[in-house]
Amino acid sequence: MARKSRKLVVVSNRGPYRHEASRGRERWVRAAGGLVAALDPVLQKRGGVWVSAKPAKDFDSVTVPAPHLSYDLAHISIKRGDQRGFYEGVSNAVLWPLLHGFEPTIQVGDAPWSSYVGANQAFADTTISTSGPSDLVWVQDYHLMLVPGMLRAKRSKARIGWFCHIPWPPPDTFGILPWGEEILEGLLGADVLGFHLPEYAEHFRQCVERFTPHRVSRGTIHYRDREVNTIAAPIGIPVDELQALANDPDLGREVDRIRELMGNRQLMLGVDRLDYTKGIPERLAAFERLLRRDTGARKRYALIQVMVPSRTDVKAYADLKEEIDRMVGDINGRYAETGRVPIHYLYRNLSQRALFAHYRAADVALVTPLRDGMNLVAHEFAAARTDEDGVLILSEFAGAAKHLKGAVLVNPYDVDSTTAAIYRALTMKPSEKRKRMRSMRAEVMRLDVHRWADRYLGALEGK
Ligand code: GDG
Repeated sequence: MARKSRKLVVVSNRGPYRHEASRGRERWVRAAGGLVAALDPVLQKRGGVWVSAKPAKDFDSVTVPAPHLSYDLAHISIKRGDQRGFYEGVSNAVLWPLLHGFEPTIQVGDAPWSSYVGANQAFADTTISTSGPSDLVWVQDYHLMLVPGMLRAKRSKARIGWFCHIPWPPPDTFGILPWGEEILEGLLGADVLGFHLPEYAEHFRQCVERFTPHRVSRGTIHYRDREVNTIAAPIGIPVDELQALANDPDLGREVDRIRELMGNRQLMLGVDRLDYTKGIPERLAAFERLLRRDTGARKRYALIQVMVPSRTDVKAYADLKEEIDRMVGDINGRYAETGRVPIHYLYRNLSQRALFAHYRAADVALVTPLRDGMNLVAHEFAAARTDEDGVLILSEFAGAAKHLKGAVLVNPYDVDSTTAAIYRALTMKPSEKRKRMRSMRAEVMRLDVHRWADRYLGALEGK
């Protein structure tokens, strides 16, 4: 007889949905980032509970029809005095740039570490009160790195996991952090620590060896009387759901409309949260170079850049927004003609349907982050292309580059070679495009998010 699986408790800073009701009107909003895109389908399928902070009224979300939720939502409250310090001061101003290796952007100076500790404690307390000792607790990402240790202090026998959605840097970079050892000790409260790539897991183990007294052998850390396993589990997308969307005949009409509106030029597409890790200015520079070098280019090519507002209260993000606005204005001012603008810049969220219509309308997708844990936009582009057309230009510094071998790989810092790659993609033979797209689609299907979750949870349950 099959063993009944244990209840799954997912813990993350942001929850999947926010419900708003005012003057008799209801609105459901779904968070736009990669973590929610990955975990919502997993919980929908398996059931359980999702513990998260009270959803803030931020921009980084999309209005959706009322979801049929097959799992519970539980919200924690962080002390008002801790919220800003935890989210902006430490998580986004220190840990995000640190783990991505953006050393000069790290604002360690007066970072309010005690707020991070306080907020993590609030998550741990609510998780304890909403779960039982035999549940599987799966903590997510860099906001909550002390939670596994805090849970372990109360539940010595529990099965606790943590997954890192972003890269993990080598010890020299991690060593910048004044609270590095505390963070490593916090994470070692877990039984299984998951990373997208073997190299991120390897960096983590090197940090444990350098900054803690615990012994590491192969993938295992010997932590007092327990063993902590580190595994590489590359994330994916909900393939069936997104294939159904891509195959919807109505989508075709929307695709034709986009192409027509763009004057039937060859289309390039960028889709990113506004973030300095995503390499948006470098990409715009490469597109500008294409327009500058080839006088006919402005008649033939156009770029649609969708940029989802994100972390607008952090200075580095506000500065980047200004830089991108200025670049788009400069390029359009220089190369536009009446009725024909080279860059269509959408600073907002699209519905998932509209997003997929854009993926289908594009000749080339530009996914050129300077550093990215995985990057699900790359997976989604391939999933959308049931027509086996379209070329993916992909940064070699995205985790996805280790898997999607059919992409044209670029070093996004090297603007000239990115321009050359764009040109190559725009002029690629249909047979080569098809061959590359087929290989990427096969890999995207293989990396299905449910398989990712099964593999991770299997390791956590000790199967
Ligand atoms: C982190 C890591 C890792 C974007 N614009 C719209 C929209 N999106 C959706 C995409 C995609 C998601 O947001 C973005 O996911 P990414 O993976 O590309 O990037 P991050 O948000 O930085 O995610 C990343 C991920 O976690 C998972 O582990 O892959 O490396 O940084 O699903 O579709 N969705 C809608 N409208 C938009 O305008 N509906």
